[in-house]
Amino acid sequence: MIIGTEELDAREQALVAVTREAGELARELFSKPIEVKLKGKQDYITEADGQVERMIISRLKARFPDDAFLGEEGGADGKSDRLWVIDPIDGTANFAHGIPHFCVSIAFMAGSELTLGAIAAPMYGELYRARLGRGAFLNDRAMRVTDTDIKQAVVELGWSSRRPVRAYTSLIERVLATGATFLRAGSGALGLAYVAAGRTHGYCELHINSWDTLAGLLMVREAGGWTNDFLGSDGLTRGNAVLACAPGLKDALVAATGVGQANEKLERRIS
Ligand code: LIP
Repeated sequence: MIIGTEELDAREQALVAVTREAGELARELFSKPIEVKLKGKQDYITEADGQVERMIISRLKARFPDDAFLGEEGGADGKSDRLWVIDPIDGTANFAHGIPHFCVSIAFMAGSELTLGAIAAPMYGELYRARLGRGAFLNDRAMRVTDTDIKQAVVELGWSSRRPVRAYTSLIERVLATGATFLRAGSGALGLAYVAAGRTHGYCELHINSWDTLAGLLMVREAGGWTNDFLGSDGLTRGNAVLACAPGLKDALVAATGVGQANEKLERRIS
């Protein structure tokens, strides 16, 4: 790892404090009337997204002025192999419609290694966190994925207008054909955290962005789950398909979703 333990300890501490504070700001803004715009088909942005992102970056920059940032709203900022990847409000469509299923998601990469992740779901009083090699926690209790038979599995299938409707409806058909059931709740970050917490058994989306996924992906891996190589083929800046699940469901869900088939590279690196 290109970063020392003490340096990572300082960033982990800052990450948890800033994520919690950002969650509180998002909760406060959720209770106020807010301006909502569309930046694409069913792709919402509110003034809260920008406000929360600016707060997060200013806090982290004050502690780590030489680090780089990649935010959903502000884009890339700075050049460094110490990179923060930020989604100020994941589940913005829910937030915009008064649905409390949204979160703040922040990940940290040291070089090409995903090393830290935190997610705050303020309306549920939940703080998720993970560190490479140190496990994943929900409100400081260790998280473990739940394995099950595919016929009893609950798989969340994320959707956005970035992929054709037909691709999504046939994904649903293929997953239902395995005997599993599906849901869509509108926040990819929380969807991945729920897999890590063992509440659901898998999360798949045909295209999603790195700021939505990185913190959750680290949590699933640290909670004993399997994920595809999301960062492969420039997933950091272009996004990618994502599949994360309990290890016993990997073969069935890789076959049904078509995500992760060319995944040998990642597995070698993990094992
Ligand atoms: C959302 C993701 C969700 C995806 C939406 C959108 P946002 O992120 O969490 O999984 O289906 O299209 O990308 O825009 O709320 O940060």
